[in-house]
Amino acid sequence: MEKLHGWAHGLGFSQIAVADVDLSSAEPGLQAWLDAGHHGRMHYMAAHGMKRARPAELVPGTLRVITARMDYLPQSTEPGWQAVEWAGLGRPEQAQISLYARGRDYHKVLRQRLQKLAEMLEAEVGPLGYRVFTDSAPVLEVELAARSGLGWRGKHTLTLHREAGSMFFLGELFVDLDLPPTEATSAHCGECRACIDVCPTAAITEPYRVDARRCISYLTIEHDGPIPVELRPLMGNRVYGCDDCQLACPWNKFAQTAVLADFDVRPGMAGAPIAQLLAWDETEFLRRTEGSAIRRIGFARWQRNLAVAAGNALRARDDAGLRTALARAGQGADALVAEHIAWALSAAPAPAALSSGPPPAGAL
Ligand code: B12
Ligand code: SF4
Ligand code: SF4
Repeated sequence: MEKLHGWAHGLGFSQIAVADVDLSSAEPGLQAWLDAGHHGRMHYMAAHGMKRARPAELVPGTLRVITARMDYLPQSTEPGWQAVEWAGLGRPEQAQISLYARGRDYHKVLRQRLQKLAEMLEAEVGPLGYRVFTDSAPVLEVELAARSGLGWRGKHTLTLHREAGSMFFLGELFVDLDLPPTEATSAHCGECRACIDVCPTAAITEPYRVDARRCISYLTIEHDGPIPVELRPLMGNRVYGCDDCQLACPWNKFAQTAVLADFDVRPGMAGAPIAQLLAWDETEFLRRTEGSAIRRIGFARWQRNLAVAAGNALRARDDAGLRTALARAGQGADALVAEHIAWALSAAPAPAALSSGPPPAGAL
């Protein structure tokens, strides 16, 4: 195991551990979540049923799961980064992209490095049955991580570590080796409920339960249809993912920056004006998002998300330039995007003169 830890660190992982394959006690929770329809239109979540909780059924012969986590805060991140993010969320005319998606697509980074780790292990122990996963298959990754001691499950449902907060990705190696499982850690949420209270859409309906249909991460990334009109104003300027429940979490003052430069922020991915992003055509979108997770949502969803953010910006403060950018983006847009653009443009010009200075007589 010591060698394995050394190799993993060398590959950019912050920690690895070993989980048993018996996740049967997690099955009722998964089933209840699916029964409540909390997966929304993520049909893949329901399609595999309980296979998600049964690693040995998913990959026959699996005896243990080597779990791994990789910190992803961009290397340029300074202490107090949460305040920078909150300030970004307070600038309606700028697009806010979730921290995890500002650099290279983590699926690619983790998969390649887990594959290397497996090859190193195989070179040491001889022929090895293994499979690599990272958010790529029906696997209960947080459950495996928590059981093996990579952290505890926070009330926002993500894995949380005393010395690293939650700003890390998870990945796994399913192996047919009978390695000794590592111990779970204790939980340290206590009475805190900051993540629940801060969630803009009340998506954390109870501790440890997220209704994905309300989660901005789902709405901007996974959801392929129209965004419910009543949720649009709550999304603010978040155009890809959402970090709020993690920004509010006190443990994230211990979050670590990435060892790898892969997660460094790419141009246009932090603080870009919405109007500027709306001006990208599909070719530009594909060029700018090459190798990034954002590319996965495709141009139409990207424009849909920008339209919602633009609509919210116009509701905060009218802006002729943004209206023009929206109108231009609407030319030749498909029905989904066109409807969101129409919603954005329907924002009544905010009475800027009334928003500052003393209220008019009789207003109080
Ligand atoms: C589907 C999914 C989503 C969905 C649903 C999220 C969710 N909480 O389920 C959406 C699109 C909303 C989402 C958002 C995000 N995700 Co996501 N997501 C996944 C994915 C693919 C599966 C998660 C899953 O199995 N959900 C099913 C539910 C049932 O599981 P659960 O919420 O953990 O619930 C358990 C318990 O809480 C309990 N339970 C839940 N509901 C109920 C109800 C009842 C009645 C009962 C009794 C019990 C119960 O039972 C369940 C089983 O133990 C994983 C990767 C993977 N393959 O595991 C990544 C993953 C969890 N996501 C990740 C990330 C980074 C995010 C975001 C932060 C991205 C962003 N910045 O926008 C947000 C965070 C939102 C949040 N607070 O969860 C990382 C988390 C890393 C970490 N530190 O833990 C993962 C692990 C991907 C990865 N490989 O790194 N995600
Ligand atoms: S990611 Fe955002 S919307 Fe989703 S649960 Fe967290 S705070 Fe709520
Ligand atoms: S914000 Fe509080 S309750 Fe939520 S995960 Fe962090 S410590 Fe736990």
